[in-house]
Amino acid sequence: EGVGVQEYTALKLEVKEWAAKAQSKVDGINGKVFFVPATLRPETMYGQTHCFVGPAITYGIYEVVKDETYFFISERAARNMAYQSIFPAGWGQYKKIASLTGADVVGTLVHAPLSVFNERGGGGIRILPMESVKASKGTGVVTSVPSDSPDDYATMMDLVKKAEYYGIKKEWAEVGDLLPIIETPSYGNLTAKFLVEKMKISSPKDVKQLAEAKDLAYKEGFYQGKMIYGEFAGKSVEEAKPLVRQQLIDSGEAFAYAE
Ligand code: A2H
Repeated sequence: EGVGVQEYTALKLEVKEWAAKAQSKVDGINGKVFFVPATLRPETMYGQTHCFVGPAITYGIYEVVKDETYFFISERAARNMAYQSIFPAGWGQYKKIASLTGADVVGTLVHAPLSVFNERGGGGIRILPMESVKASKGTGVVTSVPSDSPDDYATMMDLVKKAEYYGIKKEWAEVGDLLPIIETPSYGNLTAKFLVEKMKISSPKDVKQLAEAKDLAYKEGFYQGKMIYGEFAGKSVEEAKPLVRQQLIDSGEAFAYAE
């Protein structure tokens, strides 16, 4: 953050079924709509269990190709993408066709590229609320990998525990056993779960400890981690990261996004 450019992988999660609250706002859209989270950990995408939005954030649905492809992202991300040749409309041009809040889309079912949890969730994973999503970063959409991201793990546990408070179905948050993707010498093969439990982090509001856990998880995963799942099993995380990223880009399921 601050100086320098962050190179994200922007992933395309196709909408399979809209939440009831979103339905009236998306009526009349022909073509595919994708939720587009920005991630720094493409090598973990096998373990996506949910996709998070900020419930109070306003998002738009932006036209990529008329009657074919649309992106659900923040206005800020749409503006940035318009200067990265991501929308074909022309330099700096983008078109919003609908406006929704994060709360409107909670419960929507999306298909997440590479994730083993699509099968477990009846063809997709759920859009759920995360209070700590920043409108000012990435696309405002965050894909959740609770095996390797302490923030994602703590949020998921809180959603399960307080499903009623969050106005969600408990079974949307509960996914059963997590998928071990990366083995590390210090934290085992479910790094985020290990750190959250070891540091006794009990809620997504433990921001200071979560920041520390995130730092430890990221460093250990990147420098010491070895892939134990997927096509690149056996390779180091450092080697596998660009390979998974390129595979997702080549298959049309992701693209490069910088800010
Ligand atoms: B990462 P940086 Cl497995 N608000 O993806 C809050 N968090 C956001 C966000 C936003 N608007 N946009 C992206 N992010 C998250 C995977 C992951 C991530 C794992 C482990 C660590 C990790 C699955 N979630 O990030 O501030 C996204 O979560 C820890 C660095 O630009 C994205 O990558 O450095 C990361 O934060 C981008 O954070």
